[in-house]
Amino acid sequence: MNALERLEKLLDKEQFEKIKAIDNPELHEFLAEWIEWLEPSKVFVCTDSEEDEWYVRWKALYYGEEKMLETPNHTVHYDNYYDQARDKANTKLLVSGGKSLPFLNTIDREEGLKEIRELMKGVMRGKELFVCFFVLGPKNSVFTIPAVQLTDSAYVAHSEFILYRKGYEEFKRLGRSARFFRFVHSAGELDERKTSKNLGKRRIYIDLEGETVYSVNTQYGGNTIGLKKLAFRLTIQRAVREGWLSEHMFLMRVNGPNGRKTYFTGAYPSMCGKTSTAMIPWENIVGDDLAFIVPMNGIARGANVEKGVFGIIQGVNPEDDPIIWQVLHSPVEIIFSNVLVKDGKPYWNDMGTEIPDDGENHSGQWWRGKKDEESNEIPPSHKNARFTVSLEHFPNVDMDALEAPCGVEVGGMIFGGRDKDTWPPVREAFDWKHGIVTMGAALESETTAATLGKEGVRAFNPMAILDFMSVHIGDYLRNYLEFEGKLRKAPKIFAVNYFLRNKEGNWLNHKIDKAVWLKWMELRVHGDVDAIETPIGYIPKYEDLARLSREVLNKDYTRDDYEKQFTIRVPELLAKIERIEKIYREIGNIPEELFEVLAQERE
Ligand code: SPV
Ligand code: MN
Repeated sequence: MNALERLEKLLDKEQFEKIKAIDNPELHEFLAEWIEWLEPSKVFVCTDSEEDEWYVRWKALYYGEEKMLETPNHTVHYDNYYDQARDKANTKLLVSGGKSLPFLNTIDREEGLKEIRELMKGVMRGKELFVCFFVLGPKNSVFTIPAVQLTDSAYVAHSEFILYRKGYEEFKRLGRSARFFRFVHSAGELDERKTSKNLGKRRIYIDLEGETVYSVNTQYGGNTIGLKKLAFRLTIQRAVREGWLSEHMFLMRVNGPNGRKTYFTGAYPSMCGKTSTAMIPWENIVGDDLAFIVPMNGIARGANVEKGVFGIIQGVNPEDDPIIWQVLHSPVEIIFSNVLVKDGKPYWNDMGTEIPDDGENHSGQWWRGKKDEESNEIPPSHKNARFTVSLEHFPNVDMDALEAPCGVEVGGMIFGGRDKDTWPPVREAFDWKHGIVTMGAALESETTAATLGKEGVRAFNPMAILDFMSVHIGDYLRNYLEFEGKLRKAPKIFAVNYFLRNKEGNWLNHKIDKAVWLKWMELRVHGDVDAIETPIGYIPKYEDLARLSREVLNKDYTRDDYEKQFTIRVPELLAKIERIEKIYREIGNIPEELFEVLAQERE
């Protein structure tokens, strides 16, 4: 029997017709094989229709993976208490021929496929399988990558409808020419709270060769939403092969003088200010997490891979994040995850308003003072609790840029980490190579609650992408360094650090000061202000920041603050160069230019 005939047996007529309408035997084969293997008791195929999307939303409620909140279109979803962040230990790249990659876990491809297949055999018995089609990047553009998602989690499918552009019609249009990604996910057995139960058998296996990702016994978005960080490992591989960039970056418009629009990308590790930067109210967001950057006619053009935000909710308050606050309080479609809910209202840590003393949260029934197994007090919401919402609902979204088939010209690229004592708040690289090496490749950041494990440890995190580095980092950096050669005009490179502290451990700046530094970067892209040349790049002059601070924040900025923030911390910087050089020496296969640039900086 060919695949279509097998599918005809497996699906009811209506669902089968939807699949048959896509002329792609490879897709049919993949679906037939996995539906037979997973043994769902029911299969639903999502087209791009409103009706199918409603079906998925409704099923998330019906199966109890989401609950309605008081505000219309708001729901809450809980993951297992121990399943609320990316699981690096159980995320593995499948590699052939004994190949290994620095930093990421790998497993022999055959062995990994065997293991994951065994874990997934019949895993959907008694469950409904959703077959969903989406695309990465704007539709029908050079950025577009089609993807098919199989999941038994209506929550995962629902999240994807919020976060990605629909792809069923795109699959039909592309037919046999679609080079598509595949994602197979099962939440596995669920407990009474409808959260994944068998966390000991949680696995996220990334098959680079087959451009397929398998994920089982987990629900947390970073482990399950195929098109997000799972696809990211696949797009990095494609980008390095094909000579473009697939990055862990926001994309935003910074508004310069006289209506000038300048687009920036920014790479920051999770929980280091990426989303909040992209959402500065008087600037315009295009994307907050993933960007593709492609050379077109000598210009670096960027696009958002997604169309929604899976953002961290902790600390979102009306003063610091007015836009997000406003969106979270409007009746648009939102999934809150791992927050506290009392009387149908969601609450989260540091929201700046009063939080009830009990309710349901990421730990089940919660009351103030409740402790976990390690005797730690459980906060109202998980530190990595999130909201999922489409960008179209943001009052400051740049919709034209979001859907532009050729993307937007990238004027500047920013790298930033969580660093208490080394980098100044903002600086500009001397040139592309200097920036890529000393800002991107040398990025370090303290670990956060976005991944399982200890927080606050300084960790090497080049381009904020280390968790996803599915190719050898030497090849990745070579691609970056060569990228400049494809451009007539390279974007300017900047580095930021929002997290400087003094000896007493107090922050050296306010959260919103980043808005001033952004304006300075915008001016620098166009050569509108001078800067001070230092051994580590150009830093702002006090006068410019003081003026911008008054203009942007209506705030005085003292010379004393400036000096504290912009002191060039020589011993710390030298120690950093040494750390970075050592890491790259040990890895091997690193472009020699990297060591040359580091050596120059040390001089
Ligand atoms: C991140 O952790 O970088 C995120 C959320 O953007 S996740 O989907 O978990 O990757
Ligand atoms: Mn991210």
